[in-house]
Amino acid sequence: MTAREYNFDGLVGPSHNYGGLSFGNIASEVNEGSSSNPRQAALQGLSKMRTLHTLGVPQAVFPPHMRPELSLARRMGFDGDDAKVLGDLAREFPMLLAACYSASAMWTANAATVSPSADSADGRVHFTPANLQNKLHRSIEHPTTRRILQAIFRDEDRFVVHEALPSTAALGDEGAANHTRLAPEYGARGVQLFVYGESITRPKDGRPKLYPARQTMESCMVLARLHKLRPEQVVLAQQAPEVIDQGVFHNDVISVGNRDTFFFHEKAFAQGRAVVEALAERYHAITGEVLKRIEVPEAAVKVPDAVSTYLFNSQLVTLPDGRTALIAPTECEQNDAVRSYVASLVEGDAPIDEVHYFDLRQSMQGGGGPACLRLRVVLTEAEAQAITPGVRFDDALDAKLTAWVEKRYRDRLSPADLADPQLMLESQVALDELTTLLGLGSIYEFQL
Ligand code: SUG
Repeated sequence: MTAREYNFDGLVGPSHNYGGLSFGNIASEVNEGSSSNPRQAALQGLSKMRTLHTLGVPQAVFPPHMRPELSLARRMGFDGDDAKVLGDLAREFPMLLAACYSASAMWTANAATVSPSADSADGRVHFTPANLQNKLHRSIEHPTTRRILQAIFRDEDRFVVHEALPSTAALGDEGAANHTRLAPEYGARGVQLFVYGESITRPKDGRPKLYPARQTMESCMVLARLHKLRPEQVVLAQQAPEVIDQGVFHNDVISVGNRDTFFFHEKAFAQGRAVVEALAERYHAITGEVLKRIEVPEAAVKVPDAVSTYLFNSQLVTLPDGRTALIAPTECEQNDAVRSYVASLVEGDAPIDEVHYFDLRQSMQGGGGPACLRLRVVLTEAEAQAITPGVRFDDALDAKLTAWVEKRYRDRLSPADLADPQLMLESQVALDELTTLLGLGSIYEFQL
């Protein structure tokens, strides 16, 4: 069956800001309280979508969540009208105000784990919104994420949108950022790699000392079962605790795969090379083909450089002529070691044929690179026909979204602005218009 991979990119919302909310994510910590530019952030994201669309890679849009999510504060005893809640939060609990206003839903690699129909025993595409329970500001995302997924993937004969796993540390789930699917063709049976930071039932396997491990082995096992994957198509691997402690808070900060190619850092996994060997064996057993591996040695790119440049948070995409492109952040181009390493891959016989660098600075400052900004969904032609059409990215939608961002988004936001009730109203007006632009119906809960 022929199938293609769609990138659903998170559209940056009108109150994009830097709350310093993600302990363990170095960019988030460093940029706490800096001013942001929501308009530029959204336009940078649209520019990446436009280029991928122009390159012939299927592209779609995932809408932002409404912020602030004041129900979070109301559950903690902040009452009165919205303006009073905002004022009280700013005075008494600025961190909770920032959590209510978090921009983090833009990183749609954490929206859900997705398994294509070719791998699932019931022949449907499975989605499980990630519970993101490790961070307060992200734990509020999954109900809206689920509504959005249901609005896009409505056809229950083809798609199933599960509930998020129970929000508890034992089942910490961060979505597609810790999940890689490998297959010779998108529509063929493949192998799904699930990566976790710690196991609750096997604590002796080790865990990071400084930063949290956000995903557990147990959640990976549950996801594989929920998605009706055949056990022989599933590989579980532990990320090295040492790299989590160096700022690798998701596996897509230290590895990325596409189709028959796996690009990873030598320090990525707790069991080292044995993990990738086991993955390649399984890949061969399922597909009859050889997994192409690009192992990046520490001598070429040090882990801190991988973290600061987000080399592995690049997208690996297949172009219409079958060639592979690396979609990398400009931070990689600005780092001598990383730039020359990438050039050696493209010029040599590695299975990466070209590189495109993107300025995504507004997103990078919150710790999200090109790959964080997109949720990959493999769809057959019939499945692609069944999605809500308004989210497909084309020249007409591009023009509408660009004009909408230019009209509705501020170009500067500082932490003090979050207490301004006007910002909330502006955001509601903007998102109300967006649901019409995307033809999604009522995905938000506010009333204008
Ligand atoms: O969960 N940052 C996100 C970044 C997510 C990146 N995604 C992937 N690697 N796929 C996080 O740490 C920062 C929010 C703030 O500080 O305002 C934040 O949530």
